[in-house]
Amino acid sequence: MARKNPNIVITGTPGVGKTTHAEQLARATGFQHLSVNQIVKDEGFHEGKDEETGSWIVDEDKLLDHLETLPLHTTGGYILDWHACDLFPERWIDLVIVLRCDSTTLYDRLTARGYKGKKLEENMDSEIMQVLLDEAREGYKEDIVVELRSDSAEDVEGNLERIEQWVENWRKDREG
Ligand code: DAT
Repeated sequence: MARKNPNIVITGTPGVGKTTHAEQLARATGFQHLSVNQIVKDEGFHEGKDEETGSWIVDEDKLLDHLETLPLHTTGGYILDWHACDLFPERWIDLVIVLRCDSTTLYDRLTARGYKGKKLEENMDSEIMQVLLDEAREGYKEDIVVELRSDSAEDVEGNLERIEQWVENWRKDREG
């Protein structure tokens, strides 16, 4: 069945602005915001926390089984917000936004959130080495992966305008 609305992944290193973008985009489009980390926590799709980094050890099979029960691939209109993207089957996804952030800015955001030691270091390295961008490029067709900056509030505003325009075009293309 053809989807009426597109599904959009918003990914990037923790702190780049995924939640900020996903919440505002959900409000503007009426799409459903899926905070995957929240689902993992709420539904217990994990095997506890990694002792060193404090990150959830995700049970990907359970998570994927749960996502498959949602009308994601039939009706569409979901915004998937997660610091990984290689789990979502390509056939579900129409657009992958990879948010990027300046290192100094990200450092401030992560320390404000209480990240320190190995967790802070690993996430800073991940952003500098563009790990999520590479993951997105490896997992999806080149033309659906879009890298956007998220340093300032103006960036958020501009990005949202761009994504909303993209959604409108996506719909128009399918009407014709
Ligand atoms: P994520 O969901 O990627 O972990 P977030 O949306 O929770 O990130 O943002 C982390 C913090 O940084 C939060 O206090 C909001 C702020 N922030 C995010 N993107 C921003 C931007 N482009 N300009 C200014 N502040 C931003």
